Amino acid sequence: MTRYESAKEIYRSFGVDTEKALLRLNEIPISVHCWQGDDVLGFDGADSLSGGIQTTGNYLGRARTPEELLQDIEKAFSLMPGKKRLNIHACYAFLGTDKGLLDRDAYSYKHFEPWVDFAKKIGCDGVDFNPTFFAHPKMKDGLSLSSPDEATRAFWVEHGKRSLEIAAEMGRAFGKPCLMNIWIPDGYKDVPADRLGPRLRLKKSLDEMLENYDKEWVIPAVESKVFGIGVESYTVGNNEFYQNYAASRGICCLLDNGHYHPTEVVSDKIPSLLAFYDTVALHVTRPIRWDSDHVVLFEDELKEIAKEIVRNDATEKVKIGLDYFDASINRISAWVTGERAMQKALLYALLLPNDALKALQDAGDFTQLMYCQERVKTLPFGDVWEEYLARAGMKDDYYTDVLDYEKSVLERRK
Ligand code: RNT
Ligand code: ZN
Repeated sequence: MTRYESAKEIYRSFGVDTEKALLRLNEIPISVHCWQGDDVLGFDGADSLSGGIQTTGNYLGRARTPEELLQDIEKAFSLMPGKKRLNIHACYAFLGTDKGLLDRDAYSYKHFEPWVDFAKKIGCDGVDFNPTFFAHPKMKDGLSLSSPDEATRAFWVEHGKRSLEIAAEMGRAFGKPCLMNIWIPDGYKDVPADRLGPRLRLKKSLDEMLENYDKEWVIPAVESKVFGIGVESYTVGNNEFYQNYAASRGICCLLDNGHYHPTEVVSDKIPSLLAFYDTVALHVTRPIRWDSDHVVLFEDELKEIAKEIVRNDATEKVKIGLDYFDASINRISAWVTGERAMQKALLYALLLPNDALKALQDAGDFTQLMYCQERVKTLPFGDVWEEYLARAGMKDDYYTDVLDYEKSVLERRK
């Protein structure tokens, strides 16, 4: 009997069908961010990151050109099991001869067509999109959509509108809607004199942006954040603002689990939103103290997030996206480690006797519930995970591949 066969028997005795879990896992798309490969710099001119986010570290081999980034994504994706989408930021436009001539308020689909072609080539399930409201000279006093300067605000509204058009084309190209996530870094380092004004301007800007977009192919989402580096006292787009905005406008909330107070958890927010929304989007990351963007690992809160997706039958409603950036280790390894951690958490959740556990809760049998929840933690999950990888033509060891690639490709980037 193989280890998988033995694990299958053990899970069966708990009423869990491992075959079903493996099939379901294969069907859950994960949107993988393009920005882990080049420390979130993009192709449209930024030479440093700003807007309250930072990458730290100087590991060798950062992708410096579009060609290098594509090459790295292809490598990383070849080591990631499961169904993947590619998540692209507007600052990754292929501008060609338009470089220096066109600004973000004039980007169009043609600047992103190479991404769509590439995503198709590497077998993606679709692409997602993000306007880039940061790391750009048109940010005024750190503000974009909430700026009191009318020209600045108008520039960013236009960028948002262009982005919605691009996203619609992307959705159409795959025949699957494109999630377009709006995150802005706008905020203040110190105590503001006006907290409402910026929020009213943001509301107005979003309304202008969203006046007329393609509802068939774009799912607009808004991502809140409690603070950023340099904007510690106040962020315009906080949780309450965006949840009310999304609810009143019929769009979607995106929860980044690095964007809340340290004892607040996104796993508990997901079911609250599922009670009201058809779609909930996620940026899965790992917050550490002030940083919201460490590489995702197979940890408790990630497992809780996955449980909420799986046991609420929300694998289609919840759009899972990854959002982390680490420049202190091999970037391909960072990418793969995070994606595999997400997959592991989903598999872990799929392998729980969820209905039986719910029944214990409803029966008020909290003693047995605690006993069972502890017991299932030591089931042979690893053997099922290895089977999943084997069926995807992969091994648990991706380090050897990463190291070969580092030696043959990354080390030459000097
Ligand atoms: C920043 C937000 C945002 C970005 C990306 C690059 O704190 O999480 O989602 O990380 O858009
Ligand atoms: Zn995010």
